[in-house]
Amino acid sequence: MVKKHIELRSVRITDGFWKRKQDLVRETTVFSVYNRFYDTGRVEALKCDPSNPEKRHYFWDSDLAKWIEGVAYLLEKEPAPELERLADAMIADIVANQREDGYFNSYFQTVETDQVYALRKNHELYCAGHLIEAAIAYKRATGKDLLYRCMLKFADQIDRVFRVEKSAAFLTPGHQELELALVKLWRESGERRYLELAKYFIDERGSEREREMAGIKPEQLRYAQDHLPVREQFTAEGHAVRLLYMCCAMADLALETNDEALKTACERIFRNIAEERMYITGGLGSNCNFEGFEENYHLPNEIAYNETCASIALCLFARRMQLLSEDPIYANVIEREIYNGVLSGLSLDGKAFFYENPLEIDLMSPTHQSGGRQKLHYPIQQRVEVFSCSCCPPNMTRFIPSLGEYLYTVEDGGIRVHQYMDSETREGELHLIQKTDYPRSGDVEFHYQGSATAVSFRIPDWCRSYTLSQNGRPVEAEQVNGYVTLPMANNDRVSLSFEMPVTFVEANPAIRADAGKCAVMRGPVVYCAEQVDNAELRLYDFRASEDGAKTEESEQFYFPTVTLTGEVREDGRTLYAAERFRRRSAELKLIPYHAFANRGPSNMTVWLLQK
Ligand code: FUB
Ligand code: ZN
Repeated sequence: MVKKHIELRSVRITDGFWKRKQDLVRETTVFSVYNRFYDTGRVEALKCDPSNPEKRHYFWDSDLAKWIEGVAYLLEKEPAPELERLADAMIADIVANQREDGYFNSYFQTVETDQVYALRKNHELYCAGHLIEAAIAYKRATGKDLLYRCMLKFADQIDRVFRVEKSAAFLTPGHQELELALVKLWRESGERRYLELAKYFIDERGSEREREMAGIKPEQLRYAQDHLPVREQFTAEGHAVRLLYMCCAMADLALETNDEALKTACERIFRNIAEERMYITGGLGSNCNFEGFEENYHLPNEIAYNETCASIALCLFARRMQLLSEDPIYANVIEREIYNGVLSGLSLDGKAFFYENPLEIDLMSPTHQSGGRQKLHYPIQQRVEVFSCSCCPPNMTRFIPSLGEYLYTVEDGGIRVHQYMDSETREGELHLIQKTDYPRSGDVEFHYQGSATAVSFRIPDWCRSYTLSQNGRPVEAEQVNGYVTLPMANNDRVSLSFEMPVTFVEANPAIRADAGKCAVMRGPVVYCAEQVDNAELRLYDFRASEDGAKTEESEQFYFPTVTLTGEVREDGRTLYAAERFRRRSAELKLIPYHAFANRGPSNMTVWLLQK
């Protein structure tokens, strides 16, 4: 058997933290996003009525496509008639307005009708990719193939225009996404042309021909990863979401075509991100002007860009890499992302979103409204329900319901457990149960039903000590490459217990912004301090002591809050003093980072001075 993930339809998250988040998305977030898309004219725009004077945007279709895809993942799990009705109505509009030749884009069919495939930066192929993903997910979940058939026709048109006739004004998508969708479409349809088209786009990116046709200026080359042929790209450059969606397709193609050069590029780009360019939260991209990656170790906290979509995209990429490699880095990074950089994008009430996810807020700093895009840019300080560029909210509504597909891979001779979530999985004769409140608790009970095999359990990268027992008897199993493997027979039970103390983490000395500081983690959860909990302190002046950290259960945050001891300087009268200002002991309360900015505007910091 070829290594594969256990798919979403086989996995049900049954309790714990992620059950609550999935319920929140099902009951609140998906409706809230729909309502904002309705208010802003996105839903109506699908009707392609040129007499409607509402302002539109050329990638609105992608917002709705991601929303439909999210609805499909929710429908995989249980009926939701109202959501299905709303999705069906959108799909009917798309199908009704698809051009005879297969093309569909609600903006270019009504606003700039003479600009179809004229400008590479116009996101038409990006929108097409999201629509294709939505069509596949919706067909799988509901059996309805109206959108799917419509998208086959669109894909055929793209193939004809771009690969056969070469009649468009550019060669490859200006924003990658279609490439990964085409691989999905080939897997779903069995039609090899789609795989070949994905490969064609990947092979042509970075070519001289593309630069000339699309008129890309030398200083713009990195932005959309046009600076080199993709097999020669070994570092994370340019716009983060573009890069990571491209890497998804590269990983897919590496798997489908045994392309070692693509695989190597993927591995090296991933390592460059995870080991040199990623925030402790999993945040990606420190440059807001081009929404992307900068040099190694340049990770400023307050002006971090860290788009929610980029963190989601890294999970999509990492999951694909798990089929090419046994390296635990992929599951470990997914875990870092889901509890931190991804989740901070969503408010606790499920209705509001961050596009950018900074690691520090100083309420005295200007927000981006006063800074302007080309100047120093400070992210907004409170989540909002919709953005003019609202890619992140529907990415959240498709990602959280899809989490079940991140738990396991299966292959000849074994199953690998990558993520721990209270869940029940049934595939054929296989029945896997995880009972756990991870990572509120470090305990996981695993029950196996199926024929004899081996099961490998990930030992998280943050874990220094754990115990393992099988059928009630302690087991000493060697940890190999981040996993421990046990022979498994029908009805075996395994107990894992990861010690989960409050841990102080230092950043690499090359990261200027974090020098002399520490961050606090408990298990995979990164913590932060907010002013709202620490009214009497200056967060930036608190010096944390490693001793005496206390945790306290919290229903509001689900994970415990942490209280640190340390010291702060007392107020002085002089502006500067040769002697040290007096210090006093103090305590600092921390909450999970992903929950910041839920209680009104507040200063916030992840990194704290060390005592
Ligand atoms: O351009 C579409 C989306 O908007 C991208 O994926 C985001 O990064 C933002 O630029
Ligand atoms: Zn986004």
